[in-house]
Amino acid sequence: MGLLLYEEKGHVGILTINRPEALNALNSALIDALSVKLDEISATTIRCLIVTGTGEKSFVAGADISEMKDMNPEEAEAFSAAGNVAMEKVERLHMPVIAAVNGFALGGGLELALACDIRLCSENAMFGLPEVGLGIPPGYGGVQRLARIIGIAKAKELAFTTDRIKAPEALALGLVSAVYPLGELMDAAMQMADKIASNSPMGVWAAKVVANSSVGLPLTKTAGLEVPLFGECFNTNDQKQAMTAFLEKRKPEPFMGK
Ligand code: DAK
Repeated sequence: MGLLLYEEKGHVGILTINRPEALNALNSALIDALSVKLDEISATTIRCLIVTGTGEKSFVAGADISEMKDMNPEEAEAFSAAGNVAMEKVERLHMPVIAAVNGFALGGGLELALACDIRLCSENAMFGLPEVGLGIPPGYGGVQRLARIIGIAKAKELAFTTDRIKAPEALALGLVSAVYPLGELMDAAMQMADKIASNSPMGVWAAKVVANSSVGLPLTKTAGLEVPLFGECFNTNDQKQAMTAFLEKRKPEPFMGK
């Protein structure tokens, strides 16, 4: 079995980090494989991607500590650069990405979940940034992305203390959108993914681009970001037939992404 598993169900892709012997910790082979796989996924026509981890205990327990331990500064930089590239690829995929967090999401694992668009988790999920307890800072954009989602004070607190939070607190903080019993998590993620996939791909893509390009910037800088994307949608049959269907008081035809 490879370090990554991938399957497609209808318009939805499911990418599983598969290194259960190390609680799916990210070593450089896994990060390289992830980067290649994300390029392949970006060339597909799937409309939503779910990212999860193998097993019932861990989403991703962070970057691989046994591999990092003896790295020299140059190797550490290369490891960190490769990881950052992979996280950015996740964030920039043209389709929404749902993290189905099925256990530990620590360090680089939390950072991977944060690079996804939406997070759902199981009741046994646990989130944290243990890096400063290992002599390093969170490095895959974790503090920056976490601060944008839960606020800078709480993000700093979690990064500085290394405290772990459980699913209910993650829900209260808005870090995850919903919590499910472990056995129901993938069905719930699939249900949400199918719902997203049933909408117009161009509309969903445009909404993702606007959200990602505007976050953290003042409205004075981003007002009107939607204008060209909005215009582009009017080149699609999806827009024409969906608006016609509304006016004819019927359901739209399935969206074709054209
Ligand atoms: N790395 C390597 N192996 C890991 C691992 C990890 N992060 N997490 C778990 N494992 C391995 C354990 O060593 C153990 O292996 P064996 O002993 O069986 O060979 C196996 O997985 C099962 O783990 P445990 O026996 O420890 O299982 P427990 O249920 O007792 O504990 C745990 C689960 C998740 C609480 C515990 O394993 C744990 O604390 N793991 C480490 C979590 C952690 O500290 N993660 C953060 C890693 S640091 C940067 C970029 C990225 C990063 C930093 C900078 N730059 C760009 C600057 C990211 C850093 C990190 O993610």
